[in-house]
Amino acid sequence: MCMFCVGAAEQHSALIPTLAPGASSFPYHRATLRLSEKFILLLILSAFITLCFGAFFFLPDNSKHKRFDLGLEHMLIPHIDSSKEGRLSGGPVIHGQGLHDDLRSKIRADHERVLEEAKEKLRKSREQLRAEIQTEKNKVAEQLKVKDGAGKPLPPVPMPKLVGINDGDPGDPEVKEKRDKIREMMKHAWDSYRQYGWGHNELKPLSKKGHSTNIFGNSQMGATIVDALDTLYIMGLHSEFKEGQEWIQQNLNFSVNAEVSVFEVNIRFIGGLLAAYYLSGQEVFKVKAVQLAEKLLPAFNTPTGIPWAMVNLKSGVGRNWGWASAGSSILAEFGTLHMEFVHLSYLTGNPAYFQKVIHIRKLLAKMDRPNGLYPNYLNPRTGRWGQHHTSVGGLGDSFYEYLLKAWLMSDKTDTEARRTYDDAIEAIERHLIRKSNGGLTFIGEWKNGHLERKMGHLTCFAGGMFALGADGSPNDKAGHYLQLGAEIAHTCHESYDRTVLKLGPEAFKFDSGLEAVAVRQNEKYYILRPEVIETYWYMWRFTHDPKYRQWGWEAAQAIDKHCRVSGGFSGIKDVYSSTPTYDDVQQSFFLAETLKYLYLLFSSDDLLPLDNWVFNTEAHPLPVLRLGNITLPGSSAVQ
Ligand code: DMJ
Repeated sequence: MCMFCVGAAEQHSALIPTLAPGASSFPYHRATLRLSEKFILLLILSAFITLCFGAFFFLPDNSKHKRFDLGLEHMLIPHIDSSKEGRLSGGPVIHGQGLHDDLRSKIRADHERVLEEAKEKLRKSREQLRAEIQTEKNKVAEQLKVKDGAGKPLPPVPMPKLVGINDGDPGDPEVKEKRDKIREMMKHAWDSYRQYGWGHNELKPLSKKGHSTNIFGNSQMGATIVDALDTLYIMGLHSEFKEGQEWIQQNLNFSVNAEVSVFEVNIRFIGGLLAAYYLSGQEVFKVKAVQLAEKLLPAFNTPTGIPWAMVNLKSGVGRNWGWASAGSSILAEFGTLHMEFVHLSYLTGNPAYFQKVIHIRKLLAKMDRPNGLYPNYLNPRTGRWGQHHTSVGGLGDSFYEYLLKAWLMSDKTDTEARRTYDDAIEAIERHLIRKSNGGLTFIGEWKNGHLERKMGHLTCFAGGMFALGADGSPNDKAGHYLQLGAEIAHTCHESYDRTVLKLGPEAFKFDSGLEAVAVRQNEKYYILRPEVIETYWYMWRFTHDPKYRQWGWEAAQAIDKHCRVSGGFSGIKDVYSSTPTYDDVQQSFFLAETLKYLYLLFSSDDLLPLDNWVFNTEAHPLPVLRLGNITLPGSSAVQ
């Protein structure tokens, strides 16, 4: 009964802050209690307690009815051992009147304590009560999480051999100075985000506040923190890394009502968390990556298994972008999940992830391809291609990249992926790659039966991809692909060099006497993208031709000169204008990719060697899985 009294008093006070101000008719719910009201209230409370006290003695003895017959005695009254009548645990056996006296004094003490607690509660302000209740709620939520198994450790798996995860000192003091400058730029980008945008997805460096776009829904998931972690780690910015880790531990929560891009969340968040896990060995990153991946899985619930472009993290409802041809999913989006999902199956022992991505590959393999090319649009309901538009830039790019990287990441055992990559690249070379009148090699876009002689900044990543895929290419064409990579790197460098600010435009033409320059106003922007620098870095690793370091340094200086503002780094609206106007966005990929590739360009090759690491499309390094005789969970089930 006394337990009931305590419960009742607590329940009343617990109600107070949850009611809207003025919504309650119960007078002591108001913060402005008058003294006389308090007094009356105390009187009522003590009368009630006295009544309970009396009832204990005058109501019939129910002890024989065995009140706690659910085996809960220990939990409810742990200090009484019911198996031995009258024995207080650890104390002497007490009989008859002795037991009654003891209980009576205990009950009296309990009542006094309750009265004190009630008085204490009435003395507290509404805010204090609200804070206390919130703390209680948090505790319960944490306990529930543990009960759900969310906090359960994942099964241990052998850690792949991790080679070259620190230092990379280039030796040469001049190169080191450049590398230090890139590190300083990273510090400025991070510190600014830390100061003005912390916890938001991105930063507005001129407005000095947080920023987000529709790819992250209306969430505040700290995209910049997750995306930047591994760059901080390899640059040796350890206290910044720790700050990021703490934020993730305490705040990164995926049960939010936000409709996010499956692709972006995969490459930036899952890729970023997995890389941070492998580099640092901190379990929290792995656990968060797996929790998030679970939230993406409902996106695959379509008639074909081709995922929706977007999914609501809370409801699991998916849909496609309104602008995509005929309700289609996008090739570069559903085709850029393989690396992360294979690692998820490896780390969890759960075949579901692997099965989802291998199903996509099998489905694509069965489809007809116009001219051997993959269109960018595929309808997830019908399994039919949408508009016949093929691109190695936006909408198509990382699909090809992930075929090659699936092979590399499997220690070159996934030969199906390699073959698919080789076939795709052969068709691309035949139909999309041309030389301009001025001798620049470019990759155009195929649109409904004709070639558009335009190349995007995004397409410039392909130089690095060709170089990376050179070794292992069919018919001993390694030299050819390395050369193709070098030509693309040269063209993309020209696109930078032919601007006023020495920064590349979003898209550039090879038409009507124009060579590697943007024509339309809305293609003249530079938003801190990495692709050109990414290609310089791969070319540097494979050739050690000093021009790549030179070109990288030119780009770094131009970024520092034109994009740096006091609140971080901003994109530029027109790279052909000498008076730059800013777009006021510090993209998370600037920290994840652009600065990382620059740093690696001025490091020695033993930092993240390419024989041991494969970079996802957001530049997050994942180790090669040398599985030997081990089969990935689910791989034998899907043939
Ligand atoms: C990055 O998020 C990734 O590189 C992606 O594959 C495409 N583009 C952006 C950066 O430009």
